[in-house]
Amino acid sequence: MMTLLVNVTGLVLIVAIVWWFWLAEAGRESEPVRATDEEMEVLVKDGVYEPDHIRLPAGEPATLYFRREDPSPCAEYVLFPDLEVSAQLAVGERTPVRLPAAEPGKYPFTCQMQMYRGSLSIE
Ligand SMILES: [Cu+2]
Repeated sequence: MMTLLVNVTGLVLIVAIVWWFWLAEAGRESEPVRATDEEMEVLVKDGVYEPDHIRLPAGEPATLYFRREDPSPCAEYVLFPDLEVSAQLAVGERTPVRLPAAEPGKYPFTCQMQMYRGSLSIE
């Protein structure tokens, strides 16, 4: 009986740890990141922009710094179609991408094949 109790306790602990580190982490990732006065860096790696959801204030130009770590051609360009902005990203470098002042709204950004996807919330 004691062994069973120990096993059940162990199992509950494992489930709790898995939940905390993976599932809770996944839930937190969808929170948008608010760009501040500090330089905002976006990592381009393994098919995702990190962060992939960025808030910016409306009516102010902004600069995002894209750090491309993915050497595949897929990651070469970042496009902000609604802002008419695009930039070529060099592998292993940090490329500044200047964005014009914009109206409040949602603005997607993608690679040229739309496999990398992110969005700006301008508010
Ligand atoms: Cu791509």
